[in-house]
Amino acid sequence: MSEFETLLFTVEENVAVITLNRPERRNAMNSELNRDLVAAFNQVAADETVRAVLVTGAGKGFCAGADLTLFQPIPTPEQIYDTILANYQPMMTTLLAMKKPVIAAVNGVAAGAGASLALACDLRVMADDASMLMAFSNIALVPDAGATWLLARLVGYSRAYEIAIEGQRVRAERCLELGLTNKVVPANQLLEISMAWAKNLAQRPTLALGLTKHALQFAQINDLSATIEYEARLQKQTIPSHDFMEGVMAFMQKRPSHFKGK
Ligand code: T3D
Repeated sequence: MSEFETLLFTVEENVAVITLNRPERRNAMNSELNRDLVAAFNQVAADETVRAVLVTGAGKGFCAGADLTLFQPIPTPEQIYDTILANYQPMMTTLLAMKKPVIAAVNGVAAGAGASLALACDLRVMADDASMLMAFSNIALVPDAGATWLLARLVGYSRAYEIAIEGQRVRAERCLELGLTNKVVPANQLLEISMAWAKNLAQRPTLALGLTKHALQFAQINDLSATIEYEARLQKQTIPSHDFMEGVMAFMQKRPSHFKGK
C-alpha cells in the first residue's frame, strides 16, 4: 500500500481511491499535495490492476484550492507563474491523460483549483449539500489550473464567464442542471454510490474506456475529418485487445462479457 504525506490511498476491487487529506484546511493545495497527486495519478496510470479511480476529500470539503496561508507574504508574479507551471500543470495534464475513468466524489466545497481538479475528472458525483466555487475572482485572480479550459467546455462561454466572475457557490442541484456534475446523491451515501459506480466501470473494457477519453478530448479541438482519422488510429489499439474479442464472442454466445481491461 502506498504512503503519501497528504493523501490517503487505497485500492479495492480494481478501484483506486485517492483522498485529499488536509481536512483542517479544507484540503487546500500546497506543493506537497500537488506533488502527491501527480505521484498517485502516475502510479494508478501504470498499475494494470487499477481500472477506475475515485478522487475525494477528507472531512467537510473536497478541496479549497490553493492554500492561501502560502500567500503571506504575497508571492512575486514570477513565483506564482512558476508555481502554476511546476505544480498545477503536471497535476492536471497527468489526470486528463490517464487512460482509465476517473470519478470525483465531491463532498462539501470544490473551490478554486479544487474546482479545477473536480472538473478535470471524467465524471462527477456531488453530495446534495456540496458546491463548486470559482473562488479566484473573490481574491482578484483569474481562474487557473485549467479552470477556464474545463469550465467553458462543460457549460459554454457565457455561463462559464458568469460563474467565474460572480464568485458564488454553485450548489449541487444547479451543477446538475448546468452539466457540471453527472449525479447528485444524498451526502451520507456519496462514497457508497460513487464506489459502486467506479466498481462497475472497473469491470468494463478499460482500454476502450481510456481511449474514448482521448478521442473526446481530441474532438474538442480538431475538426470532424481529423477526428475520424484519430478514432481510426485508436481503433487499431482496441481491435487486438482481449476485451474486443471477448465482447464479440460474448455477443455471439448470448452471454455476459468478462472483460480483463486489456
Ligand atoms: O500559487 C498558486 O498556488 C496560484 C494558484 C491559485 C489557485 C487557487 O485555487 S486560487 C483560490 C484559492 N481558494 C480560495 O480562495 C478559497 C478560500 N476558501 C473559501 O472561500 C472557504 O473557506 C470555502 C468556501 C472553501 C469553505 O468555506 P467553509 O465555510 O466551509 O469553511 P471555512 O470555515 O471558510 O474554512 C474552514 C477552515 O479551512 C478554516 O480554517 P480555521 O479558521 O478553521 O482554522 C479556513 O481558513 C481553512 N481554509 C479554507 N480554505 C482555505 C483554507 N486554508 C487555506 N487555504 C484555503 N484555500
